[in-house]
Amino acid sequence: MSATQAPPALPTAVSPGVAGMTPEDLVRAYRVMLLSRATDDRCLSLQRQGRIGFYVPASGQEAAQVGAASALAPEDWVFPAYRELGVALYRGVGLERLIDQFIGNAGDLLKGRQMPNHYGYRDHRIVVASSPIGTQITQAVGAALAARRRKDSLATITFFGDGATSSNDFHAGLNFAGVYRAPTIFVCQNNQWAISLPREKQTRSRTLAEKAEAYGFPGVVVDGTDVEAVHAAVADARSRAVRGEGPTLIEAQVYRFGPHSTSDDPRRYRTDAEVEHWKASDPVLRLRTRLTSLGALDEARDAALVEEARAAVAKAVSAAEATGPVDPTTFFDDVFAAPTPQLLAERDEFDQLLKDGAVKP
Ligand SMILES: Cc1ncc(C[n+]2csc(CCOP(=O)(O)OP(=O)(O)O)c2C)c(N)n1
Ligand SMILES: [Mg+2]
Repeated sequence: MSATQAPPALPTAVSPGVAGMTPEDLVRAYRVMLLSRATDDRCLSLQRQGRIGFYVPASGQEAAQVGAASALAPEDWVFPAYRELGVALYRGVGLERLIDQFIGNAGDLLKGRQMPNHYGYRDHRIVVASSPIGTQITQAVGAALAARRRKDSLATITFFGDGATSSNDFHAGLNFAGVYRAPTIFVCQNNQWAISLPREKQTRSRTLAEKAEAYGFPGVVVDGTDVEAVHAAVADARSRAVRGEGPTLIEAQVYRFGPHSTSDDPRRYRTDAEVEHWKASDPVLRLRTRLTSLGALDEARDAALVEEARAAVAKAVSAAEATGPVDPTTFFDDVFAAPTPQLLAERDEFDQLLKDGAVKP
């Protein structure tokens, strides 16, 4: 499929036997999607103002992320890439904790050592994202097999992009998962681009989902701008996984509205017309229309929810910016379980340089 064409008409009905989302579920999803969108808008401008160093936006992909997260159980483990803000927010990671990580301040659990957006929160069963494309795929399969050995009834889910389907780890992960029937849900968010490489140059396969067939398990294509369709597909995949029926590959067709990250200018490689074409399927607007037609939202309530999201982001940014920097002496922590004499000597030397004012925190 060319990136300039709309995705094919895809079923949005909930599969038989899988519970759909109630209007209350949809309102919850909508609030998280608004929060994700508002966070993107603010963080892109914070980066332009030099207040955070780097940012990876998720706009356009909110329904795929929130729809998937809404179909999981709290005990499931998530192995994300760097773009899954909607998943973190849906699983209850506090926005201030996320902004702490984007800034890399003293409130950042990772002590400012990871790139922004490469976060993880054990309390929410979200494993830290790594930058090398696809590495989370094999990790998710290994964790699923470990869970089965421990007789833990859970699934693992991993998120990756269209570009990641060309990685070694995609093949190794899906092959292992097929052979050992791992309880893993593979969610490929096909946002049509891998930085500047369009989907049609990524593979000759007609769809990404059909690659699952070669590994011996089902692959489905879903409209990733429809939160209910994604929820249904992931709920189906999860029940198969915990019943011992093995993995599923879900290709959620979406579009990345913003840049790949704050380090590229998408106007260099794609047209405004293409972006506008996909914005007609904006997942936030689609869900707004759906909620309105269900009688669960009117203009006044919608305006209040949009303002609630904006205010939550403003509050989290103010709080995170008021938090001090990471103590630089923590650089020496967590290197070895028991620090080596050399490391302790280096830390003492660094302490002295700080005290003498020879280096500034
Ligand atoms: C192994 C590896 N190769 C190349 C890169 C550089 N890189 C970072 S993101 C990216 C594109 C990934 O595209 P996709 O998988 O479609 O995910 P998206 O960013 O579109 O969500 C590339 C090539 C990398 N991080 N790791
Ligand atoms: Mg992509």
